[in-house]
Amino acid sequence: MSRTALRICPLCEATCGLTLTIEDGRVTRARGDREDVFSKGFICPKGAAFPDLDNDPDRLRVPLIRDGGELREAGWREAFDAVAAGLRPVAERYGANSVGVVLGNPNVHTMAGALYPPLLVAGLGTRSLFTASTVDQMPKHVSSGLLFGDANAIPVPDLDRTDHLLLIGANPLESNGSLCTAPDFPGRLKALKARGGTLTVVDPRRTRTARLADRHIAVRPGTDALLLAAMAHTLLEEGLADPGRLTPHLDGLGELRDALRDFTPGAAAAACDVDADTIRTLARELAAAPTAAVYGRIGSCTVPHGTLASWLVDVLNILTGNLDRPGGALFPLSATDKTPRPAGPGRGFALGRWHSRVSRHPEAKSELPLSALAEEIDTVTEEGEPIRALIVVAANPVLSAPDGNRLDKALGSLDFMVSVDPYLNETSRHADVVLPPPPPAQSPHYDFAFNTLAVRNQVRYTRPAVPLEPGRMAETEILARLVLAATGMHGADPSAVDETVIDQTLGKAVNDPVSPVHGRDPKELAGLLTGADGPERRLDMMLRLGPYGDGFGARPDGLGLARLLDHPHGIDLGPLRPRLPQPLKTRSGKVELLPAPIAADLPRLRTALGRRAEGLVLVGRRHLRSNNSWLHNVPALTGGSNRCTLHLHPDDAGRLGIADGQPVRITGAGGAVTAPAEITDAVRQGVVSLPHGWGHDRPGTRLRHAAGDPGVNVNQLLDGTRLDPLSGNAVLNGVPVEVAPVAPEAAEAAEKPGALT
Ligand SMILES: Nc1nc2c(c(=O)[nH]1)N[C@H]1C(S)=C(S)[C@@H](COP(=O)(O)OP(=O)(O)OC[C@H]3O[C@@H](n4cnc5c(=O)[nH]c(N)nc54)[C@H](O)[C@@H]3O)O[C@H]1N2
Ligand SMILES: Nc1nc2c(c(=O)[nH]1)N[C@H]1C(S)=C(S)[C@@H](COP(=O)(O)OP(=O)(O)OC[C@H]3O[C@@H](n4cnc5c(=O)[nH]c(N)nc54)[C@H](O)[C@@H]3O)O[C@H]1N2
Ligand code: SF4
Ligand SMILES: [Mo]
Repeated sequence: MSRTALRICPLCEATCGLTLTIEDGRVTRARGDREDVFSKGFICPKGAAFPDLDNDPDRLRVPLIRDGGELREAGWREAFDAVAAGLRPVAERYGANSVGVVLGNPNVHTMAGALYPPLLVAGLGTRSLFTASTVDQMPKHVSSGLLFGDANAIPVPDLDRTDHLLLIGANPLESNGSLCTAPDFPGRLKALKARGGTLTVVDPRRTRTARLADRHIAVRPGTDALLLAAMAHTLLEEGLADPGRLTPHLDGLGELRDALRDFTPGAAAAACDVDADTIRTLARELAAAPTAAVYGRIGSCTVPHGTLASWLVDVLNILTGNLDRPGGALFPLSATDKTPRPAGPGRGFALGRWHSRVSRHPEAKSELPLSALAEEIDTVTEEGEPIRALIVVAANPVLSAPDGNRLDKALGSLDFMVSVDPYLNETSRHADVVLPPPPPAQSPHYDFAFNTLAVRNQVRYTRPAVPLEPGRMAETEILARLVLAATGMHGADPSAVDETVIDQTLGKAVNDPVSPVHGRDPKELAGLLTGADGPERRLDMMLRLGPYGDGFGARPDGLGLARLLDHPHGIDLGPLRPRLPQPLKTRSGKVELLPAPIAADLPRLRTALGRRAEGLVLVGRRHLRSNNSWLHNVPALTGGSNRCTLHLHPDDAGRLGIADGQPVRITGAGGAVTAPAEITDAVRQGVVSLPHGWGHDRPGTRLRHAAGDPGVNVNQLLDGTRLDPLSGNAVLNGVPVEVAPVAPEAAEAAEKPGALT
């Protein structure tokens, strides 16, 4: 029997609505949901491959536990017994920080990942928290924290209304967008051009996005902060800075002008490889456009001056009056955001409240750099205990973080490790217990994170498209049980975790004068919650307390879970609206244009002015049919142009004597890898590009298709020491490397990654 069911796609930040065809309990087809209020039928090849991913025979079905050195299948009870027995003695004997937590990217794509990890970290009381954010967008959180007082207040370019988009280090035609949730990002860019708007792309590669642009600036990698500083300098010196209605909400405009004095276009040109006149033109165009938005992503974050570049993106939006106005960059207001408080001074954002044990990296947003995970495990100091036990949820840092070989070894030395992961891969192969979540069709979906980054306010929820197979456990329940096992409450009813959160949240809300439920009885409110299980009750609570919520009856036409379930294709909540000064939580209650940590980091940028890197530098790339390290096991998404090759410019290839397709050895500070050369002028001279997420040839994994074309781990070229100092973010782009041709026979014998230790 065949039927259809709706499911929001969890495979990238675009959050497209899918219509799944289900035959005999299996997903057999995925199409775009034309009635979806936000994605309106858009789908990409990854979404179309949802059935293959859901049905991948290599997905783990039952927990694995290590027994005599080998992983064997086990029941859920036995698995959680092993988790409690593995974690608690470590925490009790060596202290909370000896238990580390690693949270990977898919946590922002699952309901479980939004609802339980904060409880896990708080319950453990550990400061050893590492997430994908520090190989990604932590610089943006830090710049937002410093500018606006809230690390999660990230302005989003108003794609559908802007007249001018300056896109820096992002390739949404392949990535489908990031920190800017916009289903059919490509279509929205084409619409921008069709309505007479302009698109400028700054990228060392002539990407598909760059080819669509009116202007492509092939910047030298790692120098965007200089380029943006010189643009801001131009605006300030040429009298083009006009923050308009933002002016009363700004603090430090005069200081900003002084701080940027040295960053003239002439001084920045050589380092960026963009001539001074072009830099001035970019600034003037931005100022002249009726509305404009500057937007920076991976290429502007994962670089040595990532926080400064992220800050300057918003500085340019502010100086041109484009922050917080339609057509510019605005703060979304999502349905599960907290009730907006009246504007006024807040608590501000603190950085470096504690430091990592070995290299003394400052925390950011309560996280330590993922680059430092290996040393926090394998290095003994007098400062305290190393990490001896690790909880890894939806992360594959052996491939996604710098120096995978070192981390691989470090993971092998742990007293205990548990992975919540559907695959036995390069990271989870080290676990003593693997807890596999069900495939996505069997899981509910709500975008807690991406709705706060969406180009339109909207809300959608999809229940599991097919029921849990016998023997499966929902990931929400897995994580609730993990919280209990890790915090000494092993065996308690997992719904107690949700009920505790509900009691605490409602208890606070009724005492909050701003809340729509102020003064009411929390027990009565809890009794009003609907939902089939704990996670749904929590969603209902958040919606009802949120900015569009029914306030538990205070606003009868407001939102709640029941209303959302009545609208399976979602509810549109309208375009983004100006919100300042309400979102500001700085101590001054204003946008702090030149925060002290930024001012203190500017001298480092100044020293970069005169520099021109010698030799080749490496950048990454994403392929439309990829997703970081974990889609290479799906045949429909591999092959063709989705290959782990080194892109290099014809001139560089000629100089180095490299022929197309020839194996080349790439050497960086952390090691060397060998990959076939792909000669293309899509990458600028002096720059080579290798994608990340490859290197599927370690023993003890169960990724049969991926192992057939393993590729190499680009992050082995890094040694983990290159960080953006303010955010602790890894430098993944603009990394110096050496490239040399390899004779084909020698490539065969090239180093194999370390065996399982
Ligand atoms: N050189 C270089 N390195 C990079 C990047 C780069 O551009 N260049 N990009 C960085 C970025 S932006 C990111 S976000 C990181 C990503 O790096 P990670 O956070 O390590 O994420 P993934 O590589 O996507 O691996 C996700 C893991 O989650 C598992 N998984 C998939 N679905 C689920 C699920 O529903 N539940 C659970 N529990 N697990 C699931 C997968 O099997 C896999 O093990 O990589 C970073 N690394
Ligand atoms: N198909 C696909 N989609 C994905 C992912 C995926 O792996 N595959 N991953 C998802 C994740 S986790 C994320 S975070 C997003 C990322 O989304 P995007 O930020 O759009 O990611 P990329 O496609 O890596 O684009 C980064 C661009 O920056 C360029 N670049 C490198 N160094 C520099 C530099 O110094 N300056 C400038 N200006 N540009 C530079 C690169 O050439 C590249 O084109 O994509 C998400 N979507
Ligand atoms: S664009 Fe992203 S969310 Fe949309 S179908 Fe493709 S992978 Fe899924
Ligand atoms: Mo990411």
